[in-house]
Amino acid sequence: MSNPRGKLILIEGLDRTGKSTQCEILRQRLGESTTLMKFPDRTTAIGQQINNYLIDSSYNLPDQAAHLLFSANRWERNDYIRNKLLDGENIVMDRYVYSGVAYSAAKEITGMDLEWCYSCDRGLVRPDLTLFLVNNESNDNREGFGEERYENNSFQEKVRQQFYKLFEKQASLNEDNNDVVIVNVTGCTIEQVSEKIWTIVQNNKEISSSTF
Ligand code: FDM
Ligand code: MG
Repeated sequence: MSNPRGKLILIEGLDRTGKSTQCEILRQRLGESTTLMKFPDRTTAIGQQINNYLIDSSYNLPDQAAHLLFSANRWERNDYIRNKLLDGENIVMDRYVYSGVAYSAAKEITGMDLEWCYSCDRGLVRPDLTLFLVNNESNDNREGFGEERYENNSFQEKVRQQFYKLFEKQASLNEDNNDVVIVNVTGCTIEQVSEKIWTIVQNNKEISSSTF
């Protein structure tokens, strides 16, 4: 008999909510057959272009083109992701489609609404479980915040609204195999957050694979 399919667990959230730390802790807890992935994946050719766009505010790209690069960056890793899961490996992922849609839609460009932003990601492997980390503390004193494009409080607030719109839209479509769990991490230590996440992951019902 072949291996059971692995699980794709996604951690999403605004900047500086502790996603990367929590992804690493979860990967360790899930054990050896678990791979950690992050989007944007800055190691590929497309990812390098995205990196330049993020670190250099004078690097001009039409917003639509920037959006398509982020999506293409996911598509170039899609077969790798599918094959890992089919081989029975778990994947813990740091940002994915939801960030792609929410950050672009938050720019409020005419014609670039949620639907437009979502459309080019349709067909990507879909997570079995999504954890959305919410921290209601201010970003002002966080080290390094403000160095990259999008790292300012007024834009982050717009992104937050787009994330919630997107989750509501998903819920209204009643697509029951794509749970999004909101995890409030305000005032929590790293250990407290990792415990919350671990409890949710362990309680998650058996889920089947599908695509966006
Ligand atoms: N981001 C991330 C997007 O705008 N679109 C996407 O599809 C993804 C995956 O890139 F501001 C934004 C979110 C963030 C920036 O992400 C870099 P990290 O996680 O901070 O590296
Ligand atoms: Mg960042």
